[in-house]
Amino acid sequence: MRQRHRTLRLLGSLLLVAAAGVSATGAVPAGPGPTAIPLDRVVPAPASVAPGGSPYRITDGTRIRVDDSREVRRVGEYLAGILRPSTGYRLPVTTHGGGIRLRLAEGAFGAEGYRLDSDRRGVVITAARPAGLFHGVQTLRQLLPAAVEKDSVQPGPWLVAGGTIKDTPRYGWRGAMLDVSRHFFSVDEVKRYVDQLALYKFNKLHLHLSDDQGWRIAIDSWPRLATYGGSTQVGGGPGGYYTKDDYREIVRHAASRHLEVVPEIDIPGHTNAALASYAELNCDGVAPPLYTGTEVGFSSLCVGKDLTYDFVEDVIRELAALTPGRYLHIGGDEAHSTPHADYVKFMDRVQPVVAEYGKTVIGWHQLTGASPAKGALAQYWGLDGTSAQEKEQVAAAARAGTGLILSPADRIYLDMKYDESTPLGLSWAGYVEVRRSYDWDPGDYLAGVPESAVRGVEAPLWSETLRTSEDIEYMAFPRVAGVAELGWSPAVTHDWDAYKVRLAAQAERWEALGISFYRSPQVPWL
Ligand code: TNX
Repeated sequence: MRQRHRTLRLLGSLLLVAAAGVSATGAVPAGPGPTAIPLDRVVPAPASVAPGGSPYRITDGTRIRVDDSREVRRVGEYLAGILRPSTGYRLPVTTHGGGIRLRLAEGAFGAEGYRLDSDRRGVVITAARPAGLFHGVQTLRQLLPAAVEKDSVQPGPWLVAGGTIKDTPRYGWRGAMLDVSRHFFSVDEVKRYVDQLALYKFNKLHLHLSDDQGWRIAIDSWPRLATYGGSTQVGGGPGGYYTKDDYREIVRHAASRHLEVVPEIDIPGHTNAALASYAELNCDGVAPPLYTGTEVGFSSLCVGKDLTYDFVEDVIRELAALTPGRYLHIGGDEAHSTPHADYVKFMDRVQPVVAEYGKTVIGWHQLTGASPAKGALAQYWGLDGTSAQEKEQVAAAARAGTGLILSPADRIYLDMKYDESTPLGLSWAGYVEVRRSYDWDPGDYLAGVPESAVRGVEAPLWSETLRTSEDIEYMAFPRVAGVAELGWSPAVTHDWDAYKVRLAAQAERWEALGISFYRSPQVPWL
């Protein structure tokens, strides 16, 4: 079955190449000439691809036609923003004329799906929602030569292969997490990562906003959290924090790329920065010093103090007010210095507060050792070696209705080293080469979990060893593209040998975008 799928796709590609070479658009030179990128080169693999017909050529006369709707126009402007610098064309975004058309219509596209039709006359992307148009635009981007990503005028030609793509995601949760606590990342650095995630159709940006080493979000009712608790980071550097306006800017930018921001305040453990900022939060009333190391599991909020819950409520209230998204992540991992009974008590008291402020609880999977609230999601970060008992605890919660986000550490922790020579990252979950991070199925990953409980996948990037955008990119690329594919593409398209070829073709695009990446020996780079 898989073999047949591949053969058909190969045949399609050959036909396409032939079609592009002899196409009668006039503008395309005859003979061997330029060829269009095959429709099936896209990452993540689309649900269905039917190549055929002549390619469309973007020219100086091309318009980007949009519906008369603010949101559709915004997607059109975003596309124009990508195409104008490299093509040098005007590409007006208008409600008439043609060339590239973005339109909303009823149809079986789902909330994020789209259909892309391309022929000699133009490219039409159709979707039920603006998010679908946006994802369709990402597909269109990948069908154009990598040089389209550059910010100076390039020669072209700008051909889009003929045919039809019908596409809709496998999972509604396709997340990436960035730890801005261990090392702080500026608003611009976060926005840069968001732009990279958008290219692969991610739809959630989870920000790990607090940990032992730093509190990164301004909370008006507890100002020292940020001004003092955010004043350092791993290794003792200056740290930093987001003002509320900074944070709103991240949320706004992510929304413009159709990513929902999921804020995390990690409690009751991982709280040294908060405990250092306010002595009264400590059971003994004594503030510990700020922490710049990389140990985990030594701090805990004081579960027996009422003030702890005033604090937690204030933080949740202010964070919820900054969050248009549905979710609020309360961490809950590695609370090794919180006795289990206290942990359960704490979670029982805190989860309703999240609901009170209109948000849905997410916790790391240790939350399943307490009583997850109705509708809560648990984020699984175990590994092959996690005990059967712990896996069963998660599976039982899933059977009882807790949704799961899968982030297996020995698969998609992007901070794990690729191999023993990787200069950055950690290796507590082992080395994770590109194939290992791609080659698993979220649908049957955890035994005893009903498929409907799996909401999707998320790739965490912990930053104990990462300081710059270049560091982020080196650890994320190429693995993050595989996570995107696990979250988006139908299981039937999953095939390492085909994937690695599509992945290799992305490198040119990363180079054009200035993205640093790891040249894994497992991938046949061109
Ligand atoms: C485990 S994963 C942690 C983090 C570390 C990470 C490093 C999780 C919920 N906790 O505190 O940063 O490992 O890989």
